Amino acid sequence: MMKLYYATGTCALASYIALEEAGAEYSTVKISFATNEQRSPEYLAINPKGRVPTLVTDRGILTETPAMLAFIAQSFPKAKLAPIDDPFAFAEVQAFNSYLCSTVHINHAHRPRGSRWADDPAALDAMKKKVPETMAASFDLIESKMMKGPWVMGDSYTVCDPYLFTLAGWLEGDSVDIARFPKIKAHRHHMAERPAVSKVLAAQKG
Ligand SMILES: N[C@@H](CCC(=O)N[C@@H](CS)C(=O)NCC(=O)O)C(=O)O
Repeated sequence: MMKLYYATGTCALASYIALEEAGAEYSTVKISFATNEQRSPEYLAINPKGRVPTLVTDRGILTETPAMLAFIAQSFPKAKLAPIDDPFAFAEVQAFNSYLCSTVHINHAHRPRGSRWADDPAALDAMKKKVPETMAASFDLIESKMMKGPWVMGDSYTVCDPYLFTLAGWLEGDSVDIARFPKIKAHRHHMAERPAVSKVLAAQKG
């Protein structure tokens, strides 16, 4: 049985939804950012990066969303959450998820977590101001070039979809109007209709 450490409103939502879609047996532990629990000695002993998500498996501990999503998809092949038997198609899934992880997430982090990169208040302010522009540019690229539609990879739902759903959920807070991206906006509606998604969103609130 796997155990997911998550915090509400974070990228951990993607793995949470993927576990649910996979039909996995798992438990969850909510980490409180309000009390900085991700920096507590107890949590750092589990994930020394001090971030969520963390997935405890019977093989060991995994971090990094793209790795966790690939692991979930490969561990539950019947759920068909990725084209695991097709090296090129699987690499396309990894390329999409890597872009979300290494570019889009980092764009966003410059608003709430600018102190990772600078201490100077003017630099922090400049980083925050740039976020609407960098997030919009990334989502323009996803909308026009990367997302096949209706799901990210076309007709098949994959682990890319909960990840896109999660990061698209940050657009409003980053002052980007999702109406600019009709495919991504429709994707959010399709996602919200999935039982796994509503179940996880309700569980996160509880
Ligand atoms: N590359 C990691 C990023 C993990 C990450 O930065 N998570 C954020 C939440 S979205 C976090 O835990 N932040 C806590 C902090 O910075 O203290 C992944 O994709 O899983």
